[in-house]
Amino acid sequence: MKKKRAFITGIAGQDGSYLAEYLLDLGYEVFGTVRRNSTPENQDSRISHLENRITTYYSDLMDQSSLERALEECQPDEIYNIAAQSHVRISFDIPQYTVQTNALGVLNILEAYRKICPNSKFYQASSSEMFGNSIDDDGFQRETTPMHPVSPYGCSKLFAYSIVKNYRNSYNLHACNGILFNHESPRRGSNFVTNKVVKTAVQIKLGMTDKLELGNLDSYRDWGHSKDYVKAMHKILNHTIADDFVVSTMKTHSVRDMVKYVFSKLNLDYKDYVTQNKTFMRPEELNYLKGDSTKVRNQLGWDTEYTFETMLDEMIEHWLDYYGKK
Ligand code: NAP
Ligand code: F7E
Repeated sequence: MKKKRAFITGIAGQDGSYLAEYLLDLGYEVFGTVRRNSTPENQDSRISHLENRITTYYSDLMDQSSLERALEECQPDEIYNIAAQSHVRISFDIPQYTVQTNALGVLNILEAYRKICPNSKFYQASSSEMFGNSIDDDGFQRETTPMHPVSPYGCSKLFAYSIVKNYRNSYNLHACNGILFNHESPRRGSNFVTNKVVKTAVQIKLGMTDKLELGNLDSYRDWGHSKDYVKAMHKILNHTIADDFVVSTMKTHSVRDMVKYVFSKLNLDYKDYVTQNKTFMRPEELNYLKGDSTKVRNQLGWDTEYTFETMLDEMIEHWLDYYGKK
């Protein structure tokens, strides 16, 4: 039987790499896009172990011709648009680049999809950052919660989310959104708060540094594990009806609680090492996220394997192992 083909933009990122592994295990042929980099070794650290099992194309969401060429050659059954400028604070530094990639880039790939392979299915990596500080009375955000983003990143993702729905309705395409809350792993970029905290706490434990500078410790996030969340992407895209789903753990923790947990696992008191630095604050902050993922759990049978604690434990083990080997 012919294998199903999946096409993943941003395959070398955190989610792209776990999704590629998951789909290969399910028997898919996996294709993906990487950007040109002057030092190729910088780019494939998350996918080098898959080198002989996946096919990659050089592409950029802002280069329509590269998307059309790749889709023409690949003729995928499933398209996962995972690529993005994904850092919220940095989106204030590079707002135009962020919007070009995350908003117009999505329009580019939707156009390529509509022209070249309209019978395939399309998944868009939407984000809880679209909600901004909007919260339902019971303290959750869900599919029906009004969206009021508070960052260039959130605004760009809200355009992408909306245009995916618009293309679904206008052109009868199987295009869907996963509204994913924060998800982490040892493969998370080390300038996102969880991996920054874990990496630096391990360095402190090993005597390599003696301080950790952070921004706002009082915001709350609903943190899950990327490995669990890529399974939701596959379920959402393969649902018989193209629809939009929140994916979350339904629990929330403050940044301070996360820092406390990581330091205490290493028998350290965070108060001895952590200071605040304005550089890491945002001009406007999203204060509180807690997602209600009842819909994806009930309709698609999705659930998590990791907890907040086992996810952080795995990240701590990763960095201890990394510096141990060095
Ligand atoms: P990530 O690790 O930053 O991966 C993003 C990937 O996109 C990278 O491979 C990056 O390439 C690529 N990329 C960036 N700009 C591009 C462009 N102009 N054209 C083509 N590729 C480009 O992010 P992630 O954590 O895996 O997140 C995956 C997706 O989910 C993103 O769309 C993100 O916005 C969204 N999301 C993430 C979370 C989360 O908590 N992780 C939550 C909700 C939504 P380089 O490696 O060359 O930079
Ligand atoms: O910040 C606070 C910061 O950068 C989390 C992306 O995957 O999830 C992610 O966006 C919180 C914020 O993630 C530092 O102010 C304190 O309140 O890890 P983060 P994020 O902004 O929530 C959403 C759902 C996405 O879609 C995004 O792609 O931590 N914080 N001190 C800090 N954050 C960082 N990065 N660095 C600090 O030093």
